[in-house]
Amino acid sequence: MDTRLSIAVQKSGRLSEKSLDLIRSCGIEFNADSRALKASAADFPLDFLFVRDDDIPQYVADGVADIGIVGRNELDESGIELDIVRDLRFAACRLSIAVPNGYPYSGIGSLEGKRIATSYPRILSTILKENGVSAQVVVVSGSVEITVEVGIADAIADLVSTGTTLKMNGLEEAECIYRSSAVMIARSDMDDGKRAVLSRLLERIDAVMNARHKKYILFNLPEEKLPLAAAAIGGMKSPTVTPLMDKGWLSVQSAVDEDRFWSVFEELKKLGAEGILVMNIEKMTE
Ligand code: PRT
Ligand code: ZN
Repeated sequence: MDTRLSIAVQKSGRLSEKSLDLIRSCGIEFNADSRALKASAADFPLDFLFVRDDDIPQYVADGVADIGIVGRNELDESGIELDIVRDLRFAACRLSIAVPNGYPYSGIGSLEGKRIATSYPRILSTILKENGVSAQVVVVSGSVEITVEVGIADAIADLVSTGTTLKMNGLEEAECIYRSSAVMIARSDMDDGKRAVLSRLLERIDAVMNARHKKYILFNLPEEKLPLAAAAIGGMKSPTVTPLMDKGWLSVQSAVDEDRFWSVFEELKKLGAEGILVMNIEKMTE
C-alpha cells in the first residue's frame, strides 16, 4: 500500500476553514462533513483527523497524526517540542497585556507584584521571567476579559486581533508581548516515505502561498519606457516583453507584489502604459 500522511486539523473554530481552504487550493479534494472526525483525500495520500486545536500538538507528538495545523500560541503553550515546517500566516493574532482604562502602565515592569489573568500561563510566565518581573499568574480557560471587572486580576494577557473585545470590556491594550499565526507542525521521526509525501504537500502549499500575495499585470507600453517600467515593477526576474504590431509599442507582463500593486500601477500609468490588465495568480513557483 502506498504511504499516506495524516494531518490533524481543528474541527471547528478560527483555524478550520482557512486550513481546509489551503489544502483544497493545493488541488487536494476530500469530504469534510462537519460531524465526521476523519476524512481521506482521494487524489493525494492524505488523511484528515478533525480535533480540538488544544489537542493537535499532543496528537502529532504521539504519532496519532504526522502533521498538524495549529496556532503557534497553542504549540508554545503546550510546551511540546515539534518541528514547525511552515508559517502559514493566517489567523494572525498577538498576545497582549491589557489593563483597565486609566491604569498607569509604563512597560512590563509595572506589573510587578500584580495579578495577571490569562489562558496562556506558560507563554506569559516565560516572558515575565525574561523581563525579571514577578507577578501572580491567574489561570482561566476563557472570558479572560471579565477577570479585572470581577476583581480576580489587575491586568490580563490575552489574544487580540482587532482589539474590539478589549474595548468592549473597558480594557486598553497596553503592550504586545508575543505574536502568533497558524503554523504547520510535523513529527520529527517520520520515515522516508512520509517525508516524501510531506515534501510534495509543502511544494504545493508554497506555490499557493506565493501566488496569494501577488497579482499578474499585463499592459502595453511605449518601447523607450521599458527600463523605467521594469524598475517600477521590481521583484522576480525581468518582465516578459513582446513586440506589438504597432511600431514602438511593447506588450509587457509580470508578477507584482500585492502590497506594492497600487504604487506600481500609478507609476506605469505615468509612464504611458495602456490597456492595463490585472489578474489573480492561482499558483506560482519562484
Ligand atoms: O474548540 P477549539 O479548542 O478547537 O478552539 P478554541 O476555541 O480554543 O480556538 P479558536 O478557534 O477560538 O482559535 C483558534 C486559534 O486562532 C487560536 O489559538 C489563535 O492562534 C488564533 N486566533 C486568531 C485567535 C484570535 N485570532 C482571536 N482573536 N484566537 C482567539 N481570539 C479571541 C481572543 O481570545 C479574544 O477573546 O478573540 C478575542 C479577541 O478578538 P478581537 O478581534 O476582538 O481582538
Ligand atoms: Zn482550543
